[in-house]
Formats: sequence, structure tokens, C-alpha cells
Amino acid sequence: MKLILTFVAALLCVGTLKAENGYDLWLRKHPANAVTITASKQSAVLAMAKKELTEGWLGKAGANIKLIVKADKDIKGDGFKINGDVIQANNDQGILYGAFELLRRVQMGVTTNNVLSNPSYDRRVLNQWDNLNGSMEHGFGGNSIFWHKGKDSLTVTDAERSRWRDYARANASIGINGSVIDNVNASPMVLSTPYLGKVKEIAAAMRTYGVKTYLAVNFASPIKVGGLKTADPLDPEVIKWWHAKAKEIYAAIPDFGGFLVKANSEGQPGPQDYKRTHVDGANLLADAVKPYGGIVMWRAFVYSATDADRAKQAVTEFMPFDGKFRDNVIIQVKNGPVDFQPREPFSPLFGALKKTSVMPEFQITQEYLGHAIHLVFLSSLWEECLKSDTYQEGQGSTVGRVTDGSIFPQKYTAIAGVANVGLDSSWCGHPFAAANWYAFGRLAWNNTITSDEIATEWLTQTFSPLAPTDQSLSSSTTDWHNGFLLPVKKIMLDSREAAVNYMMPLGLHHMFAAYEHYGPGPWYAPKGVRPDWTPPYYHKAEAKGIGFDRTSTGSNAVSQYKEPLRSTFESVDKTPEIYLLWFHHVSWDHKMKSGRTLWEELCYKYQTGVNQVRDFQKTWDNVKPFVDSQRFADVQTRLMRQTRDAQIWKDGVLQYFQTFNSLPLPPEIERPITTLKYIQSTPPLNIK
Ligand code: GCW
Repeated sequence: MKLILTFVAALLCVGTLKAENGYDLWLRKHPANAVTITASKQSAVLAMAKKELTEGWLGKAGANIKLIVKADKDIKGDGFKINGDVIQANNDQGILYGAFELLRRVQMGVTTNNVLSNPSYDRRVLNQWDNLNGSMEHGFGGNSIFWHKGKDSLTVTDAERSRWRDYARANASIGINGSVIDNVNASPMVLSTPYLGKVKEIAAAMRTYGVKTYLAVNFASPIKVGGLKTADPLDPEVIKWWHAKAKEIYAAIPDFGGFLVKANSEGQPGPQDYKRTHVDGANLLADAVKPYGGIVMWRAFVYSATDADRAKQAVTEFMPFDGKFRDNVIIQVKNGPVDFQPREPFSPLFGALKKTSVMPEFQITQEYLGHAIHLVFLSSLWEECLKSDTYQEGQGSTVGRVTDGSIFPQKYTAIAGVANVGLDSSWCGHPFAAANWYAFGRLAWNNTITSDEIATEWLTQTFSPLAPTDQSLSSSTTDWHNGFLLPVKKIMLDSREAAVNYMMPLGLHHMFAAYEHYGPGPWYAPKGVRPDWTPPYYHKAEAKGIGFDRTSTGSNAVSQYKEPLRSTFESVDKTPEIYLLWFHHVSWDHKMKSGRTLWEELCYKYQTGVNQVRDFQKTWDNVKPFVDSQRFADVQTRLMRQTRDAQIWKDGVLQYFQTFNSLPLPPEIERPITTLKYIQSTPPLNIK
């Protein structure tokens, strides 16, 4: 009987499931109920809040919602209160965020009474790695929405303006209030007067939803754009040039957010080219934007081809400068000490810089997590980082709390996410990649909410039946919950660990094929390439064992962590096994907690990863009745590729390690279906 009912309910659903291309993201249009909105004042941003409520209201028909801008001691920054049909905030922006929250709560069926919501970070910023020629660095959702090549590269069309507004709206709906609209590998040209004209247009469109514009700038701009002989940060002409440039920018864009800088890293110019320091460079720019309230986000992603362990270099370079940066400089630190890997321990800079503002940088675009092919919900990765205890100011000094102002007073707090947004009709390529954009915004607003909550919200808004007021659908709500929401949420919540399992379990890292960073390439080490750009530098596999010794007998990177972490990571027995090969070089027959040897455990992890993705396929096939055909088929096809490529990871890495240890695969592990030779000889793009 239950089966039949489910089937009938499913049919009812199917009747309403029109094809969706994903453009509307988690803001899908649905028939709204009548509502009246009154506001305590008028403004452009408040007009947007009214529009959203009018067009999206699913609450009681005829409700009267009041928007009140009035200071309240409990409300901080862009925060808000919701009480029944009243939204109150300190500023217009807070009302807009409150409006989106009210709509979300009504759609989710959760209380709208006594809600107080304050953002964890003041600046919640996307970093677009968009090049001025329209290409994207590691973007998998199409070309740039901001830039393109050609004679008309600086003319702006209405279609573009409208896309920028839609982008800003999506951001505002999850609390994101800033966007750096060009790549950190920055072209100096963005600061030329013609390009600034276009930046002004983009800023105008994004301002509609309170999203501030920021620019990534090239440190050599005074030479390349200004025609000066030097970019030495202490040179008076250079100082004058940056101050004049800031003045020019703020004259055009009075609410301009500030600069993001990648300096002396991976070939980018910087103050060290002139024997100056990060402090000299950052403070120069900070002084230039200070009169206008601008900030400088200065990246700590630095490492050079020295003998020093790459994982240690950011701490070595930045700790001597603690307390020397201006108060409008924020050091932007990637979650892990190496580079956005599927799993890394947190960067030891968090909490260590005590007199300097620090902001976390996460990567939303899946450079190292399967591009737009693999379904990987990154919220779990970021949640793991934000909740990691640094112990820097005693127990409970989590990465979240040492960066959000709870522990260290920071004039500005901020968080950045490297965006996955492009010109694709679905914005991000994979339909589930939008969940990562969503999750970043939600965690930037509240760095303690769980991935489970975020997944529930995103799935409900992205996939639930579009006409909840339609009586014929109400009988199917339970079926939707049990038949779709729960199983698909499980896929999302398991997906990051699955990716770790089939790519780099037990603390392995950076074993990717070069450049693409998609398929396996643990063997890649051509002569003449910098060792720290080759995977063997990181895994150190040899006949006896595998792993990077970062204890006191090795690089001593453990010394950069505060006790009790230092001794935990120093000890092979105490180190959590998820980080084992990050911190230790151990023998293939090292005994694991499971009783298996390390080699067996590795095999088992890779197999588990492949099995997990196979299960994702089955689960997805089962939810077919609940998803429109377009998105269903899209996800189904991508899962097929993900499974094949998970298998290639397992076959490639395990057979490669066997060339060192000559050990057999344990009996229960599936045999390879692809030879190592084939995987090694096929360029990663073909494997894709
Ligand atoms: O992960 C690496 C990427 C580079 C990127 C760099 C960075 C923008 O492979 O493409 O450059 O990080 O974060 O600066």
C-alpha cells in the first residue's frame, strides 16, 4: 500500500516538474501569496528587500510585513531581528538579509519568532579568479561573467548588467557583501583608466544588492600602468602613484571595498623584488585606501623553491611581522598550510598572528576536488577547518573564533571564498556545485552552523516542489522528505570524505596530475621542475614506507602548532590517522587502529571511496521521481564520470605504490581495470 501511495505522490510531483537549467539557483521562482510591505524609510536596497518579499512570499496570504531600520544594541553590523512579520536592522543591508532569511524560514517551515542573527564576519567576500581576457583560473562554470576579449571588451551591454545584478542578488541572499572581480594573478591593466570605467559599471550593478566591489591588484602596476621605473613601496613617486590611483577609484566608486594582493608568490611581483617586506608593501596600499575606508587583503600564500618544507613557509615569513601591519590590512590565509587540498590540517598561522587581522580563504571552485565533474559538498571541509582548535589562547580557540573577532579584537573581520561562478546557464557547471557557493555564504554569515543544516536548506530551496501552496502536493511532502531530502543529503554529507578516500586518504596530499589538478599524478617528477611542484616531494614513497616526516626528526613543521597539538602531531600514535602521512613517514606494515597494516588500510580507503561513489549513483537513480529530467540527467551523467575517475585514482595510485612496495592487494580489494602504464601515458585531459 505504502508503495502505491508513494508512487501516486511521485506521479503528482512529476506532473509539475518542468525542466530547470539551474539559473535560479536556490532562489527558484514560485507562485507567491499576496503581502503588504511597509518600511520605515526608502532606499534602493530597501526597495530590493520589498521586491524580494513581494515576489517570493509563501507565508500567510495578506500578511503585512514591517521593515524597521532602527539601531538596537543586540544587532551587530549587518545583522537583523525577525519577530513574526517585523524585520528590524541597524542598516538597510540588514533589512535585505532579514528579508531573505524570512523567506527562507517560511519556505523551510521554521519559526519566524524571536530571531536574532548577526554575521560572524564583517566582510564576506568572493574572490573571482577571472582574467581580463574572459578566461578563468580553475573555473569550471564557463568563462568570466565580468570580462571578455575583443574590440568591445570594455563596452557594457544590458544583458551583462542584468547578469551582474543576478549575481549580486544570489550573493546577497546568503549574506555575501563583496566580490573581488579579477584574478589574484592580477593584470596591471585593471587599474588603467579605461578598465576602471568598466569596474564602475560593475560596481553600480552589484551595489543594487549591497555587494561591494574590490580589485585584485598587481604590485608592479606603477611600472606597467603608471610608466614609473620602479614599484618600490618606499619610493615617493610610487607612493604618490598609489595614492592618486586610490583617489581616482574612489571618485568613481565611493563605496569601493579595497585591494586584494598576491605578492612574491608563484612569480607575482611584490615588495621583496626591492628588498622590502610584506609590511612595506601592504602598508603602502593600506595608507592609500585608508582615507576612504578601504581595506587591503594581503595573501599569506607564499612559498619559494627553498629546502624548507613548503608547509612551513607562510609562518616563517609572516610571524616576524606580527603587529606591524596597519589596522586596515588583513592577512588572507588559506585553510591549510599547503594549498586547498582535499584534506589538510589547519594553517598554523591561525591564532599565531595575535596582533594582526587574519581572514580565512576557502576555495569554492573545485580545483583539487574534481572540478565540475565530481559531486563534492565542501561545507564539510570548511566546517572541519573552522571548528579546528588552534589552542592558541587556550582550549576553544577554534579557527572560527580566532578570526571572527571573538578572541582577538580586529578592526575588520573578513572571510574569502574563491568563487566557482561563470557564464554557464547554471552558473557553476555541476548542479551541486552551487551548493558550495551557498555553503560559503552561510558559513561566512554564521561560522558555527553545521553542514547538515546547510545541506537541508540548500536542497529544500533548490529541489523541493515548486508550488507548495498547491494542495495536491501537500500529500507528497513526507515522501519528498524521506524519498529525496534524506538520501540526497546523505550523498552530500558523505561526498567530501569519499573524495578524500579515492584521491588522498590518510594525510596524503598534492598527488595530482600537474596543471589540471584533476586526475592522479603521484609519479610526476620531470627533471628540472621545482621539487615542491612535484608529487613525490609530498608523498615520499619508497621501498620501506611512505609519508612526509614533519616531526622534529624531519622538517619540524609540528613546532609551528601550539601545545597540546605539537606533541600530538609529533607522536605517530597520537596523530589522528586522517593526518598520518601528512606528519609522518611510516613503514608499509605500520599497524593502524583498525588492525590492518598501513598498506592494507590505504587499499581499503581507496576501495571505500570508489564504493561510496557507486552508492551515490544508486541513490541518485532512486530519486528520479522527485527531480526534473534536465537536472536529473545532468547529475546522473556526472556521477558516472566521477565513478570512473574514482576508479582511475584507485588503480593509478595503488599500482604506482606497488612499484615501491611490491605488496599484493588484499583479497577483498577489487582488482584494477586500468593499467598503470595506460593511466601514466594518457594526459589527464583525455582521462577526463
Ligand atoms: O592552488 C594554486 C593554483 C593557482 C593559484 C594559486 C593561488 C591563482 O593552482 O592557480 O593562482 O593557488 O592561490 O594563488
